[in-house]
Amino acid sequence: MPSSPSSAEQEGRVVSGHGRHVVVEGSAGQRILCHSRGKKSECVVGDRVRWLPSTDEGVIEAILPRQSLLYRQDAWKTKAFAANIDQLLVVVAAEPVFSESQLARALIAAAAAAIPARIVLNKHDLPTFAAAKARLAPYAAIGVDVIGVALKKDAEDATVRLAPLLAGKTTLVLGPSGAGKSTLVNLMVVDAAAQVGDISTALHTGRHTTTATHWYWIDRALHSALIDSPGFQEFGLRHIAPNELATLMPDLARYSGACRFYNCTHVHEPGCAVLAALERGEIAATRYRIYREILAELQPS
Ligand SMILES: Nc1nc2c(ncn2[C@@H]2O[C@H](COP(=O)(O)OP(=O)(O)OP(=O)(O)O)[C@@H](O)[C@H]2O)c(=O)[nH]1
Ligand SMILES: [Mg+2]
Ligand SMILES: [Zn+2]
Repeated sequence: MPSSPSSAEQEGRVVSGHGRHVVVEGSAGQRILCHSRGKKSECVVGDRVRWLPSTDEGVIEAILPRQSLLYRQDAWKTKAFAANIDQLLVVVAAEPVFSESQLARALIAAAAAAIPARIVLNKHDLPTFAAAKARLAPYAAIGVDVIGVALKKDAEDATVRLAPLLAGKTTLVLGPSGAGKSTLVNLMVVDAAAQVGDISTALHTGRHTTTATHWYWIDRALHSALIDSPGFQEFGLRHIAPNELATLMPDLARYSGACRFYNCTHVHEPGCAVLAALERGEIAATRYRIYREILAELQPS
């Protein structure tokens, strides 16, 4: 018997979960557990969807076109972080010591997805903060905003500095485990625990590690949102073409146009402007090492 399911279809936004089982926030603010029909319709947090009520749950009928998608591509799997985000905050801390390679990869993925990114350096109160800040000097030099805070120890200062950056935007918070992502979300989202409710156990700020990505509204007007995510350890960039990599690293991109060969890999070619800049100390050795490390992963062996 033909039916017209579209008449009952509603629009909503995926606020937690991924793959085939997600929580959708409907236009009235209600939260419904939804399932998608097939592999084709795998949605991620931030996705706008059309869903159809069925008893007390829902079925995802369609994912609306994405304005942005941040993801990583490891050797065997694609991992989408979130869709429709306006900006990325990479949170790292004085402790635990962060991997500069993972940080650089997150920024490269953001650049590839045309998503503006900033770095939050947390735990200003610890004596190791200065050393961590020094490691971020090459990033400040290429124009990345580095915001030093103590999300827990000086919450007021952090709030004052972060609030204007988050207003009116959807911001994904990404970074290694223990850096303070959930602390940041809890600070900026007054009723974070209530928003998670019993539908998800995403937030365990302070004591436990986050295991799921979750969308939070910062303001009652629903203009500003924060997405908390589990800490990452791996960040494959296999979706990036080898010859595109340097263009996504602003300090290398500044010189790569001046290389003698248009298809210069900046590894061994004569007349390479990137290698010359490295030699003159105008490109940080750590950044060039990271370029080589990622390039090696992208080139067929
Ligand atoms: N010293 C110090 N510790 C802090 C500060 N902010 C957060 N922490 C601590 O850092 C630890 C980790 O914080 P979380 O917010 O849970 O870290 P996370 O990035 O969400 O970690 P995952 O969920 O595992 O990815 C907690 O013990 C916090 O109390 C700070 O400003 N100073
Ligand atoms: Mg967390
Ligand atoms: Zn070159």
